[in-house]
Amino acid sequence: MNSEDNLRIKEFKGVLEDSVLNASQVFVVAHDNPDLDAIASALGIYYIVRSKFKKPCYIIVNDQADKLEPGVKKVIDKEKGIIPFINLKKYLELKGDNDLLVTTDVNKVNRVSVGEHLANFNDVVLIDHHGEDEHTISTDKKFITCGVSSASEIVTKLFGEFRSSIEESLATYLLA
Ligand SMILES: [Mn+2]
Repeated sequence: MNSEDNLRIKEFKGVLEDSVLNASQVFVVAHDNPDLDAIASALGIYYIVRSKFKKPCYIIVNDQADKLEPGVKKVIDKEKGIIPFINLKKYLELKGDNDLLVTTDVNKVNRVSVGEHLANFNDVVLIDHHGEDEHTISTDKKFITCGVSSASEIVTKLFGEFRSSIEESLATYLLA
């Protein structure tokens, strides 16, 4: 991450913090057909929200279990006893009127794994390493840089900013 990104992420930490504090519950989502970077970065945000803010938090994965990439399926199977991975059907049961959506490894309307439900969220924060274009979700709360190789790298930086300690299993995913 270059020095400009290092400065920007300090500011972004405050943006994310305010959004989480103002929300009743937080949903984290990546893109359809998630890869390990998508899942690891979503897990990282989940841990920050839970450990620093104690807010209810869920990770939305709407792909069918048998269609998931084997490595991704393994991580979800290992963590699902502790971490609430939910599909969109479950999301609809849980949704409230003050929900925050945090996207990781995705910033496009047509790629984010919440489909038409994007409009339900009254606050959206984007974290991504893919460039923006006309399909980028409209919000001024975002940390997007193409100067890193993964979304996990951004989330690892955020851990440092929040002074969160990274659990060993999560560290393995983030570095994968
Ligand atoms: Mn990805």
